[in-house]
Amino acid sequence: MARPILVTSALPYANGPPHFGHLTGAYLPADIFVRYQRLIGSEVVFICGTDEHGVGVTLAAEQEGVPYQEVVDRWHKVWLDACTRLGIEFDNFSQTSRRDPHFGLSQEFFRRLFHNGHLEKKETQQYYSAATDRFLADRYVRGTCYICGHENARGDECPKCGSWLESSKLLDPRSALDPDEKLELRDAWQFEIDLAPFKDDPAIKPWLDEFRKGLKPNVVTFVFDKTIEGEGLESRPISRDLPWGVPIPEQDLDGESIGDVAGKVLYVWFEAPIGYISSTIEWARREDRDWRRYWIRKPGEEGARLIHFIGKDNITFHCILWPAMLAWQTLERDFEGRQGPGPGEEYVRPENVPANEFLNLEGRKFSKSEGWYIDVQDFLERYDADMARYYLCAAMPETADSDFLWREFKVRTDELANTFGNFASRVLKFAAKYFENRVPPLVGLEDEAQAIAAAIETRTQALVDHIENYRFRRALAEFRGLAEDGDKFMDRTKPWQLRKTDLDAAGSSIHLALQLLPPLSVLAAPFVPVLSARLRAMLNLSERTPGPLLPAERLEAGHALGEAAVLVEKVPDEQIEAEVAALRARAGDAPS
Ligand code: B3M
Ligand code: ZN
Repeated sequence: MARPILVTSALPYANGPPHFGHLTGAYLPADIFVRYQRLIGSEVVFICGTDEHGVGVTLAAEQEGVPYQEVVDRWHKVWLDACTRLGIEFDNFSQTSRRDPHFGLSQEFFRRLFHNGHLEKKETQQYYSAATDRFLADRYVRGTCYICGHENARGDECPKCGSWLESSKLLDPRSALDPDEKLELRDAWQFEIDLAPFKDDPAIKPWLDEFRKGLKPNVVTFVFDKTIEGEGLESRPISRDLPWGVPIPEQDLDGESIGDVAGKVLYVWFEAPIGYISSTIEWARREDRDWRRYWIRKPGEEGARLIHFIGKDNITFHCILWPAMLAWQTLERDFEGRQGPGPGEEYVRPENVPANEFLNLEGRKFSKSEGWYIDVQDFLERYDADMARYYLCAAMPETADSDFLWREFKVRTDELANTFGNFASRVLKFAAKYFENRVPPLVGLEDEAQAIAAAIETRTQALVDHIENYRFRRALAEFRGLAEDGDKFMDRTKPWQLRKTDLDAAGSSIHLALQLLPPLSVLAAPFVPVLSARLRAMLNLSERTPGPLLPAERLEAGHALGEAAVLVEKVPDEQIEAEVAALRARAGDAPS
């Protein structure tokens, strides 16, 4: 029995709109993977939602002068709309500001860790702003990264080297509210989780050793070389003094007070990954399903496959802090109001965290503030979602940063039109014109028939292997390759010439060429789902029943085809030039 699969995309901060850099990092690859799993009949659930606490949100709301909830509700909707329009189909897209079940579950995570001795109160020093009479947490402090020297590091993470930072250690610290304000370091205290035991803990090490084997090289380097074996693991604060977030629970598992925790909330990076579980619970309640089937197992059982798609600046939290939080939830006894694993149960751990690097725009980082971005909704007013999906997959920063280049968008969408689009329409038009829009009989051509069957099998098996190993660019090339195989077949058998002397032979060629179209519609489905459905309609094929991709569907002789039409419209050159000019104009750049 195949194991259930839970797939997540990083919960985006609800403090601004998505851009293609976000979507290509953690959302499109996850959707391609999930669509593939649905195709083959896997039991897969796709979970996401907005990350609505933390300083990224409070800063945005305060600078706008509106309530926190208003900001997060607005951007939650924008994100969901954009993902939906790009064909990214979550099973649930929640909000971490929704109290039930998220607050109680997050506090339960804290209470279990506290009970198991993984948390302790630690005196620390924190930057204090006299002007606003508050401690400045995380992104309220900017400064120079003490790991890599990047001069515009955020208080809790460095956008350049991806390190998880402590704001009190930043070099040249300044307030994000008023860079001229002189900050003072004051004594404070926070709850901390000690991660030092992580790598040798017997409850973690077997999983960590296995986990490492499946990780992409860029993730292994970051988690092991740079962090675990490099900088090392230490105790980290997981509470903050902020007015917005999940309050630190006042009582431990036994209902005993844990002291004065007024004004303290869970650090957003401690709380947000719990949102994956909360969103699953929300989905399960709505669909009358069992969320525990995807998150809880008995020791020794494999349990569900848990796969987190993220961008590279989230690696530490997903590969170290979050697995530690999950592993250290186990309890020897039950307690009142428990939601998570009971005695003799545990949370599953991530099977893989396929982190992508960054997608830049025309050689520069996406930047809303500098006007250097592509508004996703605006883009989708002019271009089909499938054209964006095709190009973004082809340009996906799977192992190194890559670029969205408008001229490359033109090249790639032309490629889609010239291979997939052109092959399908030339075969279907020929069948419509000379064979009464039906599949002609196959007479002879045994060798060619074997070549066609081999092409379908080889391309399909290669695509499956690439997708299962998160190599989406190479998987896309196999989809495109099958269409190219079809074009080569047509150019080799030349049915337009055969027709003049031997109509049966021409019909046999078209019969075989048509056999490529059902598998082509299937291989297209994870990448360009709308075009896949359009092709199936042209083939007069009903929706495919989920199941193994091989053996491929066949079109029997005599099968009536649907109405052929152009599948992919090309983008005019002048339109691309206009896009580049508009981008530069908005950013105040001189036109190149
Ligand atoms: N919101 C960071 C980001 O948007 C953070 C991800 C949380 S996943 C639990 O990149
Ligand atoms: Zn850095």
